[in-house]
Amino acid sequence: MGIETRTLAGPRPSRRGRARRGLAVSLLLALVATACSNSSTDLVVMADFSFTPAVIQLPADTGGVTLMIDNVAGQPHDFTVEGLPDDVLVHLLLFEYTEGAEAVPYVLPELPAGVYDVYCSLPGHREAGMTATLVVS
Ligand SMILES: [Cu+2]
Repeated sequence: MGIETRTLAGPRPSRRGRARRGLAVSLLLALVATACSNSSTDLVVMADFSFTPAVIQLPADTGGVTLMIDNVAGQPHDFTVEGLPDDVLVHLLLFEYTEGAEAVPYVLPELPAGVYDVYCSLPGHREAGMTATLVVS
């Protein structure tokens, strides 16, 4: 099983505007209720074309925290976090899928508290609905 993990610094992808902002507000309201449960996500499952859970919750001080990621799809997917300070993108690439493979550990960088958009940056995947929300609180 081949895994490549890298952090990219670069220009932030452009946002999609107001319609998306309205969605973000609704999502945020839903998150407030969800965040009260205070449970932390330790496993994210990637499929075609989704992340489960759709709302990933992590405690503040994420530096060194391990998030297990399982790609159960028959093709590569990645885990990109949008909206971090200093235009930093967290970008995890899972290039290969192996039948029956288990989740792989991804050690997180320090993420400031906030609500972030997560998506798969492979062509067409975000548009196909492969998105999630990351809540660091
Ligand atoms: Cu993908």
